[in-house]
Amino acid sequence: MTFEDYCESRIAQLNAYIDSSLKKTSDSVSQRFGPLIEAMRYTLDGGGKRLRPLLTIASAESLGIESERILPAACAIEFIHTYSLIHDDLPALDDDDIRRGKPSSHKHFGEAVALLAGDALLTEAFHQVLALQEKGFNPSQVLGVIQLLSTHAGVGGMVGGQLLDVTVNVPNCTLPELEFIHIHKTGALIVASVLIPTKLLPLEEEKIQRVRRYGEAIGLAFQISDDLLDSKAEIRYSRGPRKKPKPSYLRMMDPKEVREKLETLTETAKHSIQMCGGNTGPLTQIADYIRMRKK
Ligand code: GRG
Repeated sequence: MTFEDYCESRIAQLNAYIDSSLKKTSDSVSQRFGPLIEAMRYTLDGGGKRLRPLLTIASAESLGIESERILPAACAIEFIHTYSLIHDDLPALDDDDIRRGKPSSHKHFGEAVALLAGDALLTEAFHQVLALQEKGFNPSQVLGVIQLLSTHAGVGGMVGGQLLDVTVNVPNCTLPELEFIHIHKTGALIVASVLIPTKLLPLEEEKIQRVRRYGEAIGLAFQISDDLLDSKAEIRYSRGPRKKPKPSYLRMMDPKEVREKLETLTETAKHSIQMCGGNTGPLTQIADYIRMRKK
């Protein structure tokens, strides 16, 4: 199977699972809550790359867990990511009008519904993690996933990173400070995506650390490739209340150095994951995809 076929088949599995989960939620609550589910679906269906759930599925398969059994966790990570995008687009934060190629949630539904759609996605993510029990995982394994996700998405992870991103004094921001922000804001959820399966089976600590190192390297690489994708990154301004340039690698390093850093991180990630054994092909190819991505 080519890498493209692999991604297509796993994303199709995930999308079918998300669709049926939203229908199940819709059937289990009052029809009056329909507008909330519509708003959740609007951004979920908006053409995201599904990178994080793909990482969860590929990591699971490399450790011997079938893709079908990990879908609730893959869905949970996409829910958390999508909530963060909806909230990030709000006027109080980045004030972005477009997300995933269409009007952002608050532009389409208004700020109140967008805020609540994000809240609902975050909360329903934990409902999804509970559904891992229907796939044969036991409560203590499920608790491990809850602990991982809440740590990486919360104060010491993505939300904390977002706080620093919106409050940083960009002209005085140093490279270590920038990296600290990215490791938390963007990297933490990517690390969680690959680590979820390690909570669902007994594994040696050394193997877990290799998976973690892979996640940390591609997490940072993803943010660097995001900066590189925008050739005008050094003059990217937040429209939100801070109305100031966004912190970016291209403000602090020359483009050649930035590309070299991206290469090094990709090699570190590939080396770490290949040391794990098992079918690490898709994870290796995802690292290369991040290095070369065009969107
Ligand atoms: C609001 C709590 C809170 C957190 C927001 C991740 C984030 C934190 C904000 C997004 C801002 C941003 C554009 C960061 C750059 C890297 C990034 C996360 C890009 C979006 O992820 P993709 O490219 O998006 O994977 P798709 O739509 O493909 O899923």
